[in-house]
Amino acid sequence: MSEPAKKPITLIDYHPPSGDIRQEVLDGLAQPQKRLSPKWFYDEEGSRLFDQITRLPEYYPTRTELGILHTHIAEMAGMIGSCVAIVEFGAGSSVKIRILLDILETPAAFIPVDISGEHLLDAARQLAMDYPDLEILPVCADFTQPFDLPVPVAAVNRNLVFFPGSTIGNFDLEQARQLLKVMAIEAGAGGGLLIGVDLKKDPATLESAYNDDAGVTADFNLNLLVRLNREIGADFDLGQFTHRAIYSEEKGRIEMHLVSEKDQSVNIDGQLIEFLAGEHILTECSHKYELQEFADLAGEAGFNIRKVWTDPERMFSVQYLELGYEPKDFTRDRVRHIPSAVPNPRRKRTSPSPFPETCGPQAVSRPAGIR
Ligand code: AVJ
Repeated sequence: MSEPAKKPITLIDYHPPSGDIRQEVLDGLAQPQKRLSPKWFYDEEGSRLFDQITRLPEYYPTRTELGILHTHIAEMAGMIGSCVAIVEFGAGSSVKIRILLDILETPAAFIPVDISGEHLLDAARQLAMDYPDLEILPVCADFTQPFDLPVPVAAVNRNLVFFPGSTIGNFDLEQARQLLKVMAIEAGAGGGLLIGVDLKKDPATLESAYNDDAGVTADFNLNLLVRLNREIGADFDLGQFTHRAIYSEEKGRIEMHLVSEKDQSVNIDGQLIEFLAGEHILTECSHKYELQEFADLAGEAGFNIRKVWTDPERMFSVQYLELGYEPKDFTRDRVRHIPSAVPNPRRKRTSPSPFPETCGPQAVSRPAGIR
């Protein structure tokens, strides 16, 4: 039975610069290889279309990852242990976090981190209905840069960074390396990382996952232009651009493009952008990994693989990694700032905490924010 949350949830907001969509789009389209960031896909319609993608017969990643999670979650939970502060990077999938929350032993807190504050707070409040005893501390921040974690009320054994969905694939090698370092900083010494990583496989399977027969991925890709027409006064002719997804064996990634069907110019809020027939805009890269490739990359950030779970066909992997040592570029004297709007509950608390502190005395545990 759902009960109302015992404690109001407030957003810890670092006010990440939201990004000037008009300027970023114009900059991207001014490059020799025109490009648009996949982060613009997810307006309301884009999020709806992505949801539909995850249920397509050709799009194996979501259902395969969910299958792996369901099959092996007990073993994962055993390795992760009790009293963890779960830090979800890009808190999107409430379905996946619930699988974890349903089995973990007394999680200390759930800290979803996202660049967009509105959905974050909505999702956190929704989750609180079903997990009334869980402390939820949503953080609005740009997770590609280190940020300070709030300190849960309950004692924390370790931090667990959760990054499902193979979202890591959207980052190129250099960015993925940087992101893994940030995750190492947030996990802290002895911390863990539970991550979904899509694997290399035959190009035909990959390409059909991004070129579905029903055309949903095409609509998802083209919706980017619909959005630009609406939001920044562009006049893309939707009939004159087509979706294309190809796998580059050399780069180990799916590339999604929007191909111009003819020579044309597009007016974006007074600026003319010229397209040649056949010229394409790169809208998304989705990198696929060999298990060893990913192990090496994560190793550079200090993560050691504890276990890799895959489906029987080795399409997708869920991996549990642990930090072997304090991340190198983590400085203890970095100013640790807890926003004043959300005071450290440990110091502020005057009435008894609604959250059970079942993990023993503070002296033997490490709070999420102080490592
Ligand atoms: C959300 C980044 C994992 O790359 O597979 C799906 C996005 N794009 N179909 C992916 C996506 C087109 C997806 N990720």
